[in-house]
Amino acid sequence: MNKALEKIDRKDAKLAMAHLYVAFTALALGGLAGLLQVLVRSGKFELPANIGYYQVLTTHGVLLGLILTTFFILGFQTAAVSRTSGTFSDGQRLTGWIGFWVMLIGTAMSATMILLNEASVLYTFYAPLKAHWIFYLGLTFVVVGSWVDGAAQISKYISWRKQNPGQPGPLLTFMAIINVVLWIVATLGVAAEVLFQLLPWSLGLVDRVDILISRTLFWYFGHPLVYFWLLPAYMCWYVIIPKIIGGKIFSDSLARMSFILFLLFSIPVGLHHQLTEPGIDAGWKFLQVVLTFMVVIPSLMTAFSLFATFETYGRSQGAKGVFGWIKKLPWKDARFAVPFIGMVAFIPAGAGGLINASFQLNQVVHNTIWVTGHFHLTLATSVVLTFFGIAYWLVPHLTGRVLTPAMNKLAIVQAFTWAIGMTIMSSAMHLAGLFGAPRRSSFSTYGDAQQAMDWIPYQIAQAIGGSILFLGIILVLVIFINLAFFAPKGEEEFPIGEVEENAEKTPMILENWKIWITLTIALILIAYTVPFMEMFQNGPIGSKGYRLW
Ligand code: HAS
Ligand code: CU
Repeated sequence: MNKALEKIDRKDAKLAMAHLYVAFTALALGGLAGLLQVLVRSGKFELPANIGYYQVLTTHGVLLGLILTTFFILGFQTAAVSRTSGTFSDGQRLTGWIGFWVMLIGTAMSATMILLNEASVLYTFYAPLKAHWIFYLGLTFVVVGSWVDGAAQISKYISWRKQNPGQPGPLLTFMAIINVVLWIVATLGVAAEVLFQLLPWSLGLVDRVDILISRTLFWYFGHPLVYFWLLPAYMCWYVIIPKIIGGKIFSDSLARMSFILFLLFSIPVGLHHQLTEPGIDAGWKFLQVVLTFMVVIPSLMTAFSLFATFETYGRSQGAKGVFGWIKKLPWKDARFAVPFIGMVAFIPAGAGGLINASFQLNQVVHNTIWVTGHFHLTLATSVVLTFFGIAYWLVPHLTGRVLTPAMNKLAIVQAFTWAIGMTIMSSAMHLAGLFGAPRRSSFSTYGDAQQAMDWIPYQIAQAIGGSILFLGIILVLVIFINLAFFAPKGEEEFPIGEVEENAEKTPMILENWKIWITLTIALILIAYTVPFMEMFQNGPIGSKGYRLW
């Protein structure tokens, strides 16, 4: 590894850090909203001052699902590209800053509308719920800003390739670029929904909106969105964790291939969120269910490759027996232990995903709080704990400070607090969901129906778990503020793993974007052309807007 690259340029570090400040502010506010929600749903607490449950729920979903994630990911990827491909040019960095500011202005616009109670439409903003047009325009700014931000990363990758002809790009840069491309292709769907449907409709230029088309465009985006969140966690698992434990990356080519499979298969599967929706032919739903099971394969490849890295390392340290290697892992190092808890959570989380994706089983769980349990394991545990694990070395690396042993300990306590809170909350959600408890719904006894009474103990468990999680958020904020402003000055490593020495050369076909982007577009056309044509041909006249809050 080139020594000059081991430390990120100070100006690039500033750009990356700016993203992280926004991300952790979103975490603080969105986390508080989450606490209020579980308390309301326990039936024991009412919101003061006319604040609505759905207003709080929108704040929570938008800030944590859309803002925290997008800012953290683009900030981390800026740092990752700068660290592995070299310092950004002034033009590239300026592009990054423009993207950042456009996103931030958009965030402020949407957040203001939510706070004014003009946009209590949840993070999926399903029509016919109709928000103020500034809310939709703000989201458009966030998306356009993220494209500009991503373009800076792509431009850096292109200049690296020009300077190093015939060589595959650095692994971590390659992964970041796959994620940017995935994001751009995916966000075209939500951009079309907002520009052609929701904005004209909320501005009063048109009276009605076609619900089915809007939701299909949303899920064309909404599913790959979850892999946009997941892939940065996989970057850490594949590239950073091996270095932290002192081992090697199992295979560079396998890691690249799994990222390419995510690009190919994460988009043509959005209909698995619409399996119960009328107006879409079951045959097309089935095709997308099959493709959903294809996108499981790269996750199984990831699990395989992680076990291989851990076991190979453990055995090199003299571990014996089938599971002896577990003892050799650096459990006291937060940079490893925190993401590891995320990996373990991903086993039940992924299994739940397979249940959701099974056409018949989806009938049982759809629109129940089971689904909320699912994404609090995937996003709010596997992904977010990994992001925290990244922040614990990335923030001091960027601010020229160090993670002290005391903060390292606190970070491990934080992760255990999170794991305990989430186990309680998410298990309660999964179980209540199986008993039919609805999601996206405030507390109600449904006229004292017996079934609703049966849900109450689980809702109280959710409130207990959620309160423990809030404690976890306070801890992570304490650590973040320490690492950003108060920790002792020094040099914290940005760990980058290396591949086994006698490993095979990475085939250049993996870097052939023409092939992969063409295949991506082909799969999208196969999965979506006919369903969209049918929606246009047989579509109803559309719905007027509703404001139910
Ligand atoms: Fe999902 C709904 C299907 C993954 C997030 N999902 C959602 C929603 C969100 C979300 C936010 O098919 C709700 C959206 C809404 O508001 O309506 N999901 C899947 C499937 C997967 C999956 C098949 N989801 C994710 C990830 C998310 C996420 C990742 C966020 C980051 N999901 C669905 C479906 C729905 C859905 C339906 C719609 C439900 C409905 O009806 O509304 C798969 O990608 C999962 C594959 C993963 C695995 C696990 C591999 C394990 C690994 C860990 C290895 C561990 C090691 C350590 C090595 C097969 C990689 C272990 C060491 C030891 C010592 C034990
Ligand atoms: Cu999905």
